[in-house]
Amino acid sequence: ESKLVSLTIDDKTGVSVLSLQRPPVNSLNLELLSDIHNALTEVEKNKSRGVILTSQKDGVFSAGLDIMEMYKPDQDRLKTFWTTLQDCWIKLYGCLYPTVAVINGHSPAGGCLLAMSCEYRIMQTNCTIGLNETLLGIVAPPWFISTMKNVIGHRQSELALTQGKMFTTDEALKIGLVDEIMHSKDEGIEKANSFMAKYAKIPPMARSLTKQSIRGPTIQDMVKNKQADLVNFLQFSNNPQVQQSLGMYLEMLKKKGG
Ligand code: CO8
Repeated sequence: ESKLVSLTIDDKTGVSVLSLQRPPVNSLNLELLSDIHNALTEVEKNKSRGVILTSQKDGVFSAGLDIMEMYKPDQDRLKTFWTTLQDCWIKLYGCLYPTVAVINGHSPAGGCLLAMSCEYRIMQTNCTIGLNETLLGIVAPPWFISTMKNVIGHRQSELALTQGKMFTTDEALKIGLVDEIMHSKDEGIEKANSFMAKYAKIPPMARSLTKQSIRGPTIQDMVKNKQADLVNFLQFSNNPQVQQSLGMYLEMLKKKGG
């Protein structure tokens, strides 16, 4: 039983809730990513009708990748870390069951990637979401970019990515980065269940084959380039200038927290 996520199935709705619980900010380290992957595999077996992805604690959905994994890294662990992230995305993006993100807090970078990989997004008012990589002096990998394009389109993705833009909840709703707004997690879960209920009348096989068909090319593209993507990540994160940027960013985060 994992301590970094909890997976509970609601017997009434048949929908599973997957909660991230890695305090303080659910930053995605190797262990959390691996627990998410395992939980998604578990859902395939427990026959739930779908998954709601959320954070145990309101305020932060996920702070994205754990920068400590990339800063002055151990090379073997860095490799496993990236491969686990790749596998986690492949699993979440391609899973046959419906997925909804109940974004009950801020959701930068890798947090935004997780949310965008779901089929539907409901977000807490007065929070922020986006791929802010360029702000950190790093570059979102091509499959992060494809995932975003598939949600908000080429033009909005170009603007958002080059600026490292963090959208407020209202802005995110306006451009379709999220689908609905919530005022509390309970309301979000309710809305997520309403979304799931839409599939009660849709034959699951037709649904899942359609999802596969629409998402397949994006996934195949990533899988084809998986090794090159890893090499690229290793090279990039070991670049002294990138290390310096990450170090400065961490420093800034710590100062801010105080
Ligand atoms: N990784 C590691 N530590 C983090 C991270 C993170 N992503 N985010 C926050 N922390 C730490 C902080 O340093 C702080 O540590 P301490 O307690 O020691 O001071 C602690 O977590 C709590 O953070 P805050 O005080 O900032 O908490 P708040 O509730 O005030 O704010 C936020 C929460 C809004 C999530 C804020 O922490 C934040 O903006 N974090 C940074 C998010 C971010 O920019 N993430 C980018 C990660 S990079 C990524 O996901 C994609 C990389 C793509 C690959 C690139 C190839 C090289």
